[in-house]
Amino acid sequence: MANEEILRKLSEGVLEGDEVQVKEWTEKAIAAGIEPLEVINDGLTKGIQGVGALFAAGTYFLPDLLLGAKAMDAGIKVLEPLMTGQKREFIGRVLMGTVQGDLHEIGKNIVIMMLKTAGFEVMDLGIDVPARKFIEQTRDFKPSIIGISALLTTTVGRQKEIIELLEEEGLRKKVKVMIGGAPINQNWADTIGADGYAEDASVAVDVAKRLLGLVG
Ligand code: B12
Repeated sequence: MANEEILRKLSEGVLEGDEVQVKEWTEKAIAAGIEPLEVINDGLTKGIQGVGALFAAGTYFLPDLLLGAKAMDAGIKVLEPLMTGQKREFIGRVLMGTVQGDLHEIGKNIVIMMLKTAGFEVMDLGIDVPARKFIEQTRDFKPSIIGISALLTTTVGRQKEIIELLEEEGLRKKVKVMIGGAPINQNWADTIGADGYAEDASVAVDVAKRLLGLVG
């Protein structure tokens, strides 16, 4: 079967919220030699974007979003060990989390997976993380970069709040701040004084390396 067909099956599986189909087709994609990143970008993510579009159009409801997310996760679970398997020297330390009031984690988790694959040590604070928690862990974990995810227009303001709190606590100069999430753009990053923004996980790795001066 052609790779495009496999990727289409994957995206359909996520769209239909079918965990079993997604797990099976992810395994088939790997067996067919498709790169994990291609499976994510051209298969799974296309599916979940379709779910989002149907939700926005009023065709899908909250349970459909949840099913789509679970199906996507079933595919990610197959890919994760393949992507983060190799142990090596860490090239930098990143603290990641989704802001308070926001339960979206799929994108954040993909970014974490890609950062780990690139050799970063990552602490995941999870979802719905209060600004204070980012501050506490900046003190304890001593990351070089903080990554903040937000997927809702109602929660993006929390990214600004975290940066302000870092300033107040005298920590801002010690860390670089990288932000992301579907509603985020470079303009917002500039407005709130973030050091970096990335529209997807691959770019996030490039941005993280650039922030640490590892690439030009
Ligand atoms: C799955 C999903 C859910 C799931 C999340 C499950 C989970 N475990 O994560 C559930 C069901 C929980 C959910 C709930 C809700 N959701 Co929702 N959800 C989605 C959906 C369909 C997909 C999100 C996703 O995973 N995308 C795939 C990943 C790969 O993309 P991504 O998240 O953008 O991440 C990439 C980049 O943004 C970037 N990135 C992400 N984070 C970071 C961080 C850093 C540091 C960097 C550098 C980069 C980066 O890299 C990632 C990988 O490439 C989106 C639609 C969409 N198109 O985004 C709606 C969407 C985000 N949800 C929406 C809404 C409205 C809701 C609810 C309010 C619905 C409701 N009525 O209750 C609730 C809110 C719950 C809450 N408090 O958070 C709206 C938001 C509208 C808005 N403008 O704010 C959207 C856009 C749907 C829509 N079209 O209306 N949702």
